[in-house]
Amino acid sequence: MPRILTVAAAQLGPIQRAEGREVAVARMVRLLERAHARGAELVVFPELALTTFFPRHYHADRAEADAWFESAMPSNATAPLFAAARRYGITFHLGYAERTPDGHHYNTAILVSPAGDVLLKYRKVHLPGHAEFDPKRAVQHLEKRYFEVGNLGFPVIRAPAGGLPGVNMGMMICNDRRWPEAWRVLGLQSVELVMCGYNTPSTNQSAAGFEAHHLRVFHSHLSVQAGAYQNATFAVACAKAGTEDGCELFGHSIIVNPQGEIMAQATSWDDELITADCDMDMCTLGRTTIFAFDKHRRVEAYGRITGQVGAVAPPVWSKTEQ
Ligand code: CDT
Repeated sequence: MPRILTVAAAQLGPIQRAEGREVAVARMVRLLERAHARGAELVVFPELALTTFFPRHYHADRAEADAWFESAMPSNATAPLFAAARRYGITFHLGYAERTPDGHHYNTAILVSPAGDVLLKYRKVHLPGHAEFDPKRAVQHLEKRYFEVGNLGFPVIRAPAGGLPGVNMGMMICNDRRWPEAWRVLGLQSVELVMCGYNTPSTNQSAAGFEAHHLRVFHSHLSVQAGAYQNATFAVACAKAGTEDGCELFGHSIIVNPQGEIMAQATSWDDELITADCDMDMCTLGRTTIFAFDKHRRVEAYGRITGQVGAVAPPVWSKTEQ
């Protein structure tokens, strides 16, 4: 019997700075309706799905930025989302800015069962950008100012999803997808489905050098496809897309199988649902053959992966030292 889970990426078009959470949540409820009509059992929403991608906006007074954060989940504003998931029997993944009761700030994602139980929580580990206003940048990227580094590692949970009694599910958020270490930590917990929301500008805003336009989508897909293949897992990468506060986000949400193939891809820069029927047993081939970690990994050669952060210079070859 195949273990089929019908998954969806619910890509969101732009959310402007002045728009409240209610506007985004109403759009997300419509996407859940559509997901139900198409038979989707698990729906992935993007990173920071309830508001504009606010790290592009500088608040000199850090406390002002608290307006972008959720201190309760669900809240009055997000309750309709939880109600719709219950109505349609859908498990959903939601990215949002989390303010904890003791005042910590994280870029967070949760996986919620149709009954409203939080099955898994993840807090973003790789925070790109900078902490102070950068006058050289056309658009700021202040994740390092507004968020703390996630303190939950990269957890995986086996939980019911759709008609399946157990699926091994893990999460990463946006920039994490570019780091093979994040994928491997999930792979080492036998993950079968990785969910990743993202907000990625269509151009490199750092002014540090030239990066051709078309490579932005290529690098995103390359990272997700490689991560899925090398860890024998399905992956759903779901974007916020379109022109938000004058800044273009490239969209191109995808669902990828354990062979690294794209099964479905968004083509608009708007609210768009893509779906795929994923047979979780497809993960078995990779993890019992070429990526059978227990047989082939050589941890004794990987010390640098956790032993150092930055790259060091290699020794310089010299003929006399041979
Ligand atoms: N949201 C997020 O992590 N975006 C980054 C853009 C990096 S530019 C500073 C990404 O890796 O897609």
